[in-house]
Amino acid sequence: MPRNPWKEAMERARHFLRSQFASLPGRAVGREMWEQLEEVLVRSDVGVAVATELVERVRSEAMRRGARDLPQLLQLLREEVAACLGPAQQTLRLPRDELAVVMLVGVNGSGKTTTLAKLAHRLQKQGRRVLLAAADTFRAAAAEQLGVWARRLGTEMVTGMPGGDPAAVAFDAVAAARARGYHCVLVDTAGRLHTRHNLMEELRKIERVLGRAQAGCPQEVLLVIDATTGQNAVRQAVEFSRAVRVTGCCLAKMDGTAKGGVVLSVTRETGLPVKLVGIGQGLDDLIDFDARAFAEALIDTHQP
Ligand SMILES: Nc1nc2c(ncn2[C@@H]2O[C@H](COP(=O)(O)OP(=O)(O)OP(=O)(O)O)[C@@H](O)[C@H]2O)c(=O)[nH]1
Ligand SMILES: [Mg+2]
Repeated sequence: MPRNPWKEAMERARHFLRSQFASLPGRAVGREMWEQLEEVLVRSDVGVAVATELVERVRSEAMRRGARDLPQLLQLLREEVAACLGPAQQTLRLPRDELAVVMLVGVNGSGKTTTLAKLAHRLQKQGRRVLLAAADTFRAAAAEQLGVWARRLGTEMVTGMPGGDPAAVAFDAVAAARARGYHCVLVDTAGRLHTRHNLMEELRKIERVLGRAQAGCPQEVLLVIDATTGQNAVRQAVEFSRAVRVTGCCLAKMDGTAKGGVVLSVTRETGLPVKLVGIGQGLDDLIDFDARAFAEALIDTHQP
């Protein structure tokens, strides 16, 4: 059977929800059932507002279609989750006729550098020449880590002095890419708490300087969110979007989370699209977001 990356990656989240569904009153579709379903969704990090909305939709569809038992309700829930996430399903838009620049931002340890390497690998497979920019000058080990990826990917990296200005590294990388005929620059940034004002200002500066290096850059600013984070992910998305023009999210570590609901809260509460999903530590473990595949992998419709 061909490998279904969604089914594999969402195994933990699916099992968590399945065990939660087992506590629902199996055949008695009624008020108690709806309340409990809402609680289950909230426990899965869906967020109260979105959970209420989802249950309301499932409920009216259930009435309309005369759904009677739990498997039928779960099928409706699947459909509603997919519909709810439909608008959030978008892909990266990188130009082919000019230098494409992607900047990766996010809190400490969310998966930025790993996602950058995976993205570089994907772009290389499309025949693009990709230059890496180590604009994480905060930790000496950060450039080393990116350097290891650059060697594995067989490409170059532009770096600066430890503690140097990350915006200068970003600027140099764009200049180097143009001079050396690269198609893309991927800019790695230091992890930062979204609550630290000066660090968020630094990010804003990197973005501004990239625009000065070449008009219209960066075309994509990806917010990398650790899918195991829970409700704090929404706060992060809001704060990073205030500082820079976030064009979409990458939900990293989807394979590690038992609570897939975070996707719904982030997209519904911030309006940000999900452009990529990380499903492991390997170079090929990066997939495009697919609302339907996600819903099907998350919700097991069999009687728990
Ligand atoms: N299972 C799994 N692990 C991941 C995924 N993405 C990243 N990781 C792991 O998460 C850890 C942190 O990843 P990094 O890429 O270093 O995170 P970062 O955001 O660059 O971290 P800082 O630069 O310190 O802020 C590493 O151990 C990665 O291997 C993923 O999709 N799945
Ligand atoms: Mg990093």
